[in-house]
Amino acid sequence: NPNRNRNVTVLGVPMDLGADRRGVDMGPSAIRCAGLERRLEALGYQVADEGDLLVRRAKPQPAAPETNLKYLYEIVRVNQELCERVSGVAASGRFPLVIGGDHSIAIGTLAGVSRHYGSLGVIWYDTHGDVNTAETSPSGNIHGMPLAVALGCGHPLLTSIGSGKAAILPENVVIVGARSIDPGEKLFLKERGIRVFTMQEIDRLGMAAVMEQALAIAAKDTDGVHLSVDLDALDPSFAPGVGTPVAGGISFRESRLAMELLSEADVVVSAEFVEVNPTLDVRNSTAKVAVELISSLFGERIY
Ligand code: HAR
Ligand code: MN
Ligand code: MN
Ligand code: MN
Repeated sequence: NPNRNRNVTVLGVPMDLGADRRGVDMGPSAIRCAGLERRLEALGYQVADEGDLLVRRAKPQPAAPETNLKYLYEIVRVNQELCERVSGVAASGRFPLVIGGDHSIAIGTLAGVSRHYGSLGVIWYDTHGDVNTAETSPSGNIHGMPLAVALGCGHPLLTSIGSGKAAILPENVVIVGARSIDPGEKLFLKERGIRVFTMQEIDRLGMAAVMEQALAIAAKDTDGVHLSVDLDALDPSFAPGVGTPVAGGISFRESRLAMELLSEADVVVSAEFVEVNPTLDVRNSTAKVAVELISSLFGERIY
């Protein structure tokens, strides 16, 4: 597509505080090592890698006094900065590609991108719902909360990042690949009528039909779609290097097809790839999968 945005800015966010587990901070490095820039350049993109944001290595810190949210203050600080950086990239007409890091960084990404779109659709490619709040979270880990925050729900320090109003609306959000949703998350998603494509639906309908329906929702009456890929959506046999693997996941082939269909639809205006944990990985295979999927999203074709 000649109209496609050919300028990509890469931002790394070596965040692991939201997962409360070390290793996922090395994700940006692993994804770069797997050849991200070279692959995008081979596809004809002009790539500006702006390096990593600073994440302070908080020493084990109890939850913020009045909440159970772990590492709240540093996560807020990093996401405020990420919001401004992503917003600057979008303002300059470039495609923001954020590499993590744990999924808590979606808070900053979505706050920053949504400033530039009257209405933004979201495809949340994940095993998990990530719509917990302090009240429902079983862990206190903020990487289980970013989608709720983007919808305007959660600790005020998190929801006030960016404009202070919700980055997205429930009717423009779809989750693809779900197979681990906490009880409180089920209520949250049902109350808001958020469309969740579970593994069962991927099995029954096939990935092509699921993505067609997902796109119909996320792109309907929106000005662009943000793609948030948590590598744990893939089956652990294809993506072992993640902190919270859950069996019964999406295959590599299905994931590549999903990315190709998104590429053809040509509606994605920003993306993030998160939760790669090199300390749990096998020969950097999960980072390599991330780079394959990014290449497909950006238009690589086999033939
Ligand atoms: N739902 C669980 C929690 O909130 C686990 C979710 C975290 N894992 C992720 N997020 N990688 O997608 O603690
Ligand atoms: Mn280069
Ligand atoms: Mn996630
Ligand atoms: Mn997940």
